Amino acid sequence: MDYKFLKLQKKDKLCIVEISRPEALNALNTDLLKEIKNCFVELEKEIRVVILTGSGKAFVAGADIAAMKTYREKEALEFSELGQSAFDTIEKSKIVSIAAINGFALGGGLELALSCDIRIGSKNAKLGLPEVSLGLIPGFGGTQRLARILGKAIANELIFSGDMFSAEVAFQKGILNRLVEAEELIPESEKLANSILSRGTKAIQVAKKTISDSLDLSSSKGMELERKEFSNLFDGTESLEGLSAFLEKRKPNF
Ligand code: CO8
Repeated sequence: MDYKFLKLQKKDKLCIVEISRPEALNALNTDLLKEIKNCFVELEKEIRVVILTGSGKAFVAGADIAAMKTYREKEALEFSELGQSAFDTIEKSKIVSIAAINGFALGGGLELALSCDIRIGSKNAKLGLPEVSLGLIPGFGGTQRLARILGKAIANELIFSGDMFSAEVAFQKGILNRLVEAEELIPESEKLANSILSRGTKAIQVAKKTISDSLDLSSSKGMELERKEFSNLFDGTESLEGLSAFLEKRKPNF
């Protein structure tokens, strides 16, 4: 499939997806959100890890402010639904997503990164949820995901202030898993991707789903789900190879 705003670079089971809308610092309009959603649906058939990054000095500088200026309630609701649905697709995908944050990740851009499984930031990246400075609130899942990832107090502070903050601060707060020099961003992301790719395919997919599905459950229900998913893996396929390889002192052939 051809995309107008996405550049894909496939390397076996890994795909680097670069968002490229240079005239607006990769800001998210309706077409770009649809492309991101379709891209993850398509890639899920063949790809196991996606590194999502931006071209130029931005990861994504937010939702398209010029487009939003024309919206009233109906259009805003449709836009929010589309963004939430695109980012839910990423979050629920079997693909492991790594956001490689190369520059500005603001508003909807940070919300996009928050829907990814792992975030690696370049030291020159700038992040923030500046929606309140536009008289808005995050509308692509930011109020939900930020509070779940960081806790309510930090989400309150970042969303109410609307301030931009450095990658260093984002790392300290736990928004970023890793903080690297700009030139190390893609190599470090690929290193992590390759490590993930060397592990059991099904195990990673089940781990992702178990962690996500249990976040809204009580601890005891989460434990129940974990027991079920853990035991389901003893179905004589991937786990048999992994356990045998260890005992035979060889690398598993997943
Ligand atoms: N939307 C549209 N165009 C943008 C955006 C954006 N979010 N960000 C930058 N651009 C455009 C600029 O207008 C400019 O265009 P032009 O060259 O035609 O004037 C071009 O990109 C380059 O930008 P700057 O000249 O401003 O570049 P600087 O390096 O000086 O500044 C900044 C970079 C700091 C990133 C600055 O561009 C900026 O502050 N951008 C806006 C950031 C922002 O507020 N983002 C949040 C938007 S709101 C949001 O994301 C809500 C999500 C949920 C929506 C739910 C809806 C229902």
